Amino acid sequence: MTDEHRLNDNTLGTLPDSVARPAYDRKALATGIVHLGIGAFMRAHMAAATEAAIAAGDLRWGILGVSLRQSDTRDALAPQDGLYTLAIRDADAQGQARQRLQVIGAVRTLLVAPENPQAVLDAIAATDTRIVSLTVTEKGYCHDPATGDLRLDHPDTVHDLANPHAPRSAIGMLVYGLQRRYALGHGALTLMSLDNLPANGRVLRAAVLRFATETDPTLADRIASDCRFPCSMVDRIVPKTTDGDRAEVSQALGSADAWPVMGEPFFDWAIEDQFAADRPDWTRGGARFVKDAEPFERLKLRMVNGTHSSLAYLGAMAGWQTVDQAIGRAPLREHIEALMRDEIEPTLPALPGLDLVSYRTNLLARYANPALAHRTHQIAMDGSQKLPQRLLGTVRDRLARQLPVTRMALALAAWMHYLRGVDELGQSYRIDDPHASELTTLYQQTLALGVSPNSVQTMLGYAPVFGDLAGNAALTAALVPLLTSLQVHGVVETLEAVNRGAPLA
Ligand code: CS2
Repeated sequence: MTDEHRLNDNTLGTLPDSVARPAYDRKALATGIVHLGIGAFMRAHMAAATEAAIAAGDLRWGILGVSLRQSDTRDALAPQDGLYTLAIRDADAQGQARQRLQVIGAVRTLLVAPENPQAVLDAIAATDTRIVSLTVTEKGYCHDPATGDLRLDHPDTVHDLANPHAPRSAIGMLVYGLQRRYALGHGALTLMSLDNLPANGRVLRAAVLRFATETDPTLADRIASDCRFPCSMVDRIVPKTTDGDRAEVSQALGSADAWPVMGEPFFDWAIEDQFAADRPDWTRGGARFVKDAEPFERLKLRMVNGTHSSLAYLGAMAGWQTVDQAIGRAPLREHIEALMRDEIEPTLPALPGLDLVSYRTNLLARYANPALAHRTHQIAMDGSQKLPQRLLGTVRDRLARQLPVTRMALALAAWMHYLRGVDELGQSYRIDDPHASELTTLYQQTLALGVSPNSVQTMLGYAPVFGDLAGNAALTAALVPLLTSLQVHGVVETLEAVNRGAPLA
């Protein structure tokens, strides 16, 4: 398609009537939010809720999106005046895939941090900016996942402490941006993490203050007293956009959209109502403001992300490429349901009004959504960063109460098994994880020595992931037969044996 047929401000009026689009004056939009890490998730989640708040008449909340590494999002969206399509996908009563399209107008400007780090600091310092939000993934906090502390020896932290004018980590950008903001006499900010970390606001606060203390202790004191770091639970399944999605959405629009985002209809966002200045009314888009996000985060990280990762490692090893394909296999479905009901739910705090049985049923239906094609390998990435909050908290709680951990341990065993880099159909894949080389070496040693309490304890001794679980006898005893069974009999037979409660050979 030529540029006249590219989605942008000028072609908005030519879209089919069925496509929702901004009805407000985009030129009148101020930039109230700077977002670091403008990936698909944020564009299908926070930007959609912000769009609803803007559409309700509050034009203060346009978004400036920053890519921390690559220029691809900016390259796709700048020629589109920041516009992109959100395609909400599911199946109708007959099981036919369908989608609802909405063009989102909230993102006005895009920056690529490595091209112009100063522009990012200026945006954080700008007077209209009141909120800086982040989706930088777990590893973007440069922290130790087991302890939660900022790693001063992390290469990005080391770099940023030495390069105040050209930081490359989100934490460095925030601290130097705030330094500039205070120098200009502009007021405090709300810094809002939207990543899948427990107490994400507190993790962010601790990392920012640690970094600021290294830079200038008075700055750290000022940030601690002025800025707010609300915790939040975010939930929407957003698979990576494929070329097929681009073509399909562009066809439906009659205009080319170089980077639409796909999402499920489900949306949840529980955010603590603690803001340094004002904030959009995100309830217009389905968010809820809460006093304490912790019980919501725990529920979501353990039930959704914990089972998602379990399903992803088991499914990927069995050669099941997508989540709906995997959950469609009876032994896996039975296992995931029992994992929630028997091992995860008993560790959750009570939440007024929450019906766990419908939460579980609804989650299984979300996984079965045939229109998303969410890849198991996508979820499997960055396991070292994800396991602690998704699985190990539940494991710790159960071990402390001397409860069995068989189904939880199966997820850990499947993750280890995944480190072998080839699935049961003989397909090899790349292990995408910042700790990939140490972890695959450790796992190769286990394979060479044979699975035994000793070799499993060597894996559990990997402190950045397992922390104080190193040497845990009960966990080792649960892992040894599961890992052996996965290696010898494969995923399906192991699942069937666990489901029957049969001893594993
Ligand atoms: C997934 C999450 O990719 C992953 O690791 O588990 O992105 C998940 O889809 C979302 O957290 C759902 O809210």
